Amino acid sequence: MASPFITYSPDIKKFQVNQDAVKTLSKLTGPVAVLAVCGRARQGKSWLLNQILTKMTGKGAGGFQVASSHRPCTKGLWIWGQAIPRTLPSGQKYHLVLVDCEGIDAFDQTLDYSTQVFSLGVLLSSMLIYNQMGSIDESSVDKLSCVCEFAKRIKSKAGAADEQELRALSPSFLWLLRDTYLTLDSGMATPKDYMEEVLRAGGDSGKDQTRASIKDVFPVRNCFAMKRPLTEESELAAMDQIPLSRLRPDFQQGLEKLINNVLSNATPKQFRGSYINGGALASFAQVSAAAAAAAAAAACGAPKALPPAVLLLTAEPSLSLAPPPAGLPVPASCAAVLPVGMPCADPPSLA
Ligand SMILES: Nc1nc2c(ncn2[C@@H]2O[C@H](COP(=O)(O)OP(=O)(O)OP(=O)(O)O)[C@@H](O)[C@H]2O)c(=O)[nH]1
Ligand SMILES: [Mg+2]
Repeated sequence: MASPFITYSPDIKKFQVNQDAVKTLSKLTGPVAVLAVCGRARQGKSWLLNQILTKMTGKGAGGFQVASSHRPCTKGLWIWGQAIPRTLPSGQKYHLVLVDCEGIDAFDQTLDYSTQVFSLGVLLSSMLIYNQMGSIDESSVDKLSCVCEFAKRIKSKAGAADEQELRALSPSFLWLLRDTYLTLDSGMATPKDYMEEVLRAGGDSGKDQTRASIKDVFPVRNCFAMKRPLTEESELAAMDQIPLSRLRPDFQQGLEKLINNVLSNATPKQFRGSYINGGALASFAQVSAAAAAAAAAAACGAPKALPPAVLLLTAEPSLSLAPPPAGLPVPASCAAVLPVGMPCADPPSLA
């Protein structure tokens, strides 16, 4: 069952990790991979996660809430209660945790709020899907860059982490374009070539910086384009009621390819060469949620000091060594990371 993972408490104006989610995660004593889907509101994020869930569990009903209204549907970050057991090609067992993020830039949100939601998705995932309708535009590049600046600012405040370490913490990144018909220029074989072209420096210093921050934070990246699933406008709104077999064949093929790619690249989250377990992920979520407001504000230009909690990114050897912010106890069961030396997967290659 889907349940709240991180929710916003308007009384204290902060995101908080749901205690039931902490309990659920703390039971995962082995490596965990986290697949998060972020992006603008009302663009089929939850629907996509449900397809991934169905493919992996064989169960069609339920899943994350999908709605056709103009009102934003998913609020905060949600988690799928039963983590999915998986095995790496090396034989290493792990659990895959699915995280559905609230859509950003909704009419009822502030910029700060959107940035915090997105940033939590970036920080907590080992694979991040940035979902959007249509082709890449400057505003989606700007949004992503703003969130990336957040991650880089954490690094510079934390001081000790070097470039290599920051990269190791970054999720694999997939820019997913929905309802799009890309006509690729000659010399471009795949949507990834198109994304790299958009991210290429072009001589405008502002734009080049924006793009450099994205490339820095997401060294492993890919792009996927999916066609419109149905021709009939009226049916699009009720897609969650329509069997997959009724969607356009080229959409079905694209979806199959996308899910296979996602599943082979959503590998366990690592920190300093060790896999992170569920307890560590819960701790990390708690301190990240507490730090998000200040860090997001800093990322978007306000020169605000980060709380010490973000130093957890350089804590050695386990994430639980970081001081939890007042009032946010770290679960005692958190053995934070698995023993150093436990074999880690090679960084995924999305090429
Ligand atoms: N055009 C189009 N509509 C889609 C697609 N996938 C899902 N939808 C429809 O988009 C609407 C919103 O789907 P959701 O999955 O709830 O979207 P969301 O991005 O999770 O929305 P929020 O949680 O509010 O941010 C539903 O009516 C779906 O049927 C798609 O690929 N193309
Ligand atoms: Mg949703």
